[in-house]
Amino acid sequence: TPPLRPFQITFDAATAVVDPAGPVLTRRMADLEGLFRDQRAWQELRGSEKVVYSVHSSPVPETPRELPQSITTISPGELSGELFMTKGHQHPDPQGEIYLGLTGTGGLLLFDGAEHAWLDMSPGTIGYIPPGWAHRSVNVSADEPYRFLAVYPGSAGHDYQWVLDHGMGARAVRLGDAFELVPYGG
Ligand code: S6P
Ligand code: ZN
Repeated sequence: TPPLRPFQITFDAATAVVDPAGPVLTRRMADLEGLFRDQRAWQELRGSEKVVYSVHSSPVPETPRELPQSITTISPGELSGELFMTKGHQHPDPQGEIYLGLTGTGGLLLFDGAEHAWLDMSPGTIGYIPPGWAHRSVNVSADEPYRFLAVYPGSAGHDYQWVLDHGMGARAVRLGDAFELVPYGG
């Protein structure tokens, strides 16, 4: 593929539309096997058409030296109290990544295999993901989508099995009008 020329990308924070557009990914319950604490409840809803989150990417490719970007929108919702979230992943080639909160309120859960961290995210917040920290995003609002922009190194890769094997250190669970972090196994 020829090297990219400089170009401009516009996005609409209110709709997640990226122009020019790249791939769009849609994640439903069926795509989130083994991730929620309540596996029985997950089984019952695995056929649901409801979109848990979507990812709109720009056309910048995931290749070395490039900096791809994507906008993730997580629907409000929960499964047996556990807040709607992304699958979460590790970058096999440990490199940093930044998130910028666009709309709604959410959180960035990070786990390095021993310790977890939580960053509150809202419009204007930059969440920094250091190399070597697995990351998952959570919508903490009960009625509004949470949306953020991600910018990441094109050679970082995505390892989803790591989260299935190691967990994320904690889970975000609804507690009245707020939420709490509970131990991953609990
Ligand atoms: C990519 C970046 C995000 C996520 C997206 C969906 O490195 O962290 O664009 O891919 O938020 O999450 P996940 O865990 O399903 O890839
Ligand atoms: Zn990432």
